Amino acid sequence: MKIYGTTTSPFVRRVMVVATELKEPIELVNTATDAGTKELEKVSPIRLVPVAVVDGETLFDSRSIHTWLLANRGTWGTWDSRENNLVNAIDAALHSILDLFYLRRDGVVIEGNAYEKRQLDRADAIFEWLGTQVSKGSFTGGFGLPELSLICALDWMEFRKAYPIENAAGVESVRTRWRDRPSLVSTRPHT
Ligand SMILES: N[C@@H](CCC(=O)N[C@@H](CS)C(=O)NCC(=O)O)C(=O)O
Repeated sequence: MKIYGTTTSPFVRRVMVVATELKEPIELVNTATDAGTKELEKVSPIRLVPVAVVDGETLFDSRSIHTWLLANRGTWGTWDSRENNLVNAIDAALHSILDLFYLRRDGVVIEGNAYEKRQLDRADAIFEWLGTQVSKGSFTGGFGLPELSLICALDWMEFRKAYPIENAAGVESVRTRWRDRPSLVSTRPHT
């Protein structure tokens, strides 16, 4: 599978981990380079990563790639409404913090403004809720998409220093539990 993406993106990492778990060989087209960006623009009008090209198909979005991998390469995890809720919440926190990261990176001053506060408050509320889900046992102890999505989000936020990770203390046990899993170790964010 050819994956267009970077070695830092939490969404790219998700599909790299699932592909690794399912023993699907990966060829990464690094979109952090100018050449890679041009390649991405040729395959996706959305211009977000990850994009996968496999068996003659082009797949936009980590969830489509995940769905394709499960349909074509074997079973990994399950996908019910409980998991969907957890992943939707994690995605919302991640998108809020990614937005702030991109604005800062592009030189937009957001410190202390209402938009920044709204995104940070959302992320705080989500991590607090996720903490209650850990306490209730909604993260069931297996390594599935909620656990993977959470770990990719936390590792990226820490790597980019984009969010005060101590605000997510209630979910830290999930990250600690899976820290040494080979598919996570080999895909840790790096430049
Ligand atoms: N819903 C998409 C989100 C992908 C996404 O936001 N990717 C970010 C990197 S983590 C990106 O490509 N950002 C580039 C941009 O915003 O121009 C997915 O699950 O694949």
